Amino acid sequence: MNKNETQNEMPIISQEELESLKQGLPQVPWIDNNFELINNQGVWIPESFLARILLIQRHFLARDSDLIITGIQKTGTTWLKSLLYTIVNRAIYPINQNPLLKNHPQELVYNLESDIYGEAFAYPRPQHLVELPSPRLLSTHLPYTSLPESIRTSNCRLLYICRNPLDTLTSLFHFAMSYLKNTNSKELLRFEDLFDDFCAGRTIHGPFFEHVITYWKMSLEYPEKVLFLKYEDLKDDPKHYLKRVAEFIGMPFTPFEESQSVIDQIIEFCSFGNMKELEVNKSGVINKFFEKKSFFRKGEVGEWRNYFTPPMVEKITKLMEEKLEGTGLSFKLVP
Ligand code: PAP
Repeated sequence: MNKNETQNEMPIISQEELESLKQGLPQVPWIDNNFELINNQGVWIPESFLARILLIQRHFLARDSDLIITGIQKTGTTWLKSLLYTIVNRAIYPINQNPLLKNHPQELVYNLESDIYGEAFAYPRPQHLVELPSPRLLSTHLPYTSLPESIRTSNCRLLYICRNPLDTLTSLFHFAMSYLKNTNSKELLRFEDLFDDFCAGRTIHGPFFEHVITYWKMSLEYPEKVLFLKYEDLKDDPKHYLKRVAEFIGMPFTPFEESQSVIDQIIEFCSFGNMKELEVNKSGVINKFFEKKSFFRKGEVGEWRNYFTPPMVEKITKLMEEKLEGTGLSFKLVP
């Protein structure tokens, strides 16, 4: 345990301070007026996230042993949670006793801004973070520039996952629709409006490309600190990338494990088909409004083709080329 981890009470931010911080921040309606997004230090966030992000930035203390999954929404963090949890705990739980059989991945790998510093109370609160054994498996959707100082300067490791923007947006559309249905919102969402917002950078923790490119650059500069993964690569060659993950976290698969097909078993157990069919992932909600099953929808590469019109494809392809130029980063759009 980090010796500074002595916090006993839930930290708070006064309403007064919040109101004064919000004043002057750019604000736009999002998903058909169901949400207000505010722009805090160049990043779009729902208004309600400002307090929790400040709390994380001011109070979260990383341990050198923390393993933190990062990625903007809908890029595959649930999948990576299942994989990471299973890899880290493989010596403790045989596959047929894996706690993922009884818990949604989000209940085993806590998201800082929703599960811990959010308002849902179903999960450990910040003061419980100190009780979690090492290595703590955590996640966050925050862009690199919004991470608390202690994540950036400690030796904790970040596993970043990204996904091609077209499938990310398609996935977000369905997730937002499911949320709107569960909150009985009258106004439903039009794909073309979400598309326009996304292209203009207005998406939670967006702009999308800045989120991805910053972590990409950090992974090139500090490969021991940031592992950069792509959803499409994981689909194409899961064995190769599971080995990369295991090596990155300092728990490489042994020749004996390889001979026992441990990697293949983990891939199969965490596969979309298997996870979606587990009873625990079929009903119930997470953080009040999010149906557990909405985290396992299609799990495909290229589903965007059912939603994007040719002009939309042209616009986002051009944007992608502009943003990625010179970065060495590219996305696979179809299987
Ligand atoms: P989050 O941002 O709310 O945490 P996240 O898990 O990052 O969501 O992304 C969800 C996407 O990952 C969904 O994609 P889809 O809407 O296009 O279907 C979900 O189906 C997909 N997904 C979840 N688990 C897996 C898995 N085991 N294998 C492949 N894809 C998965």
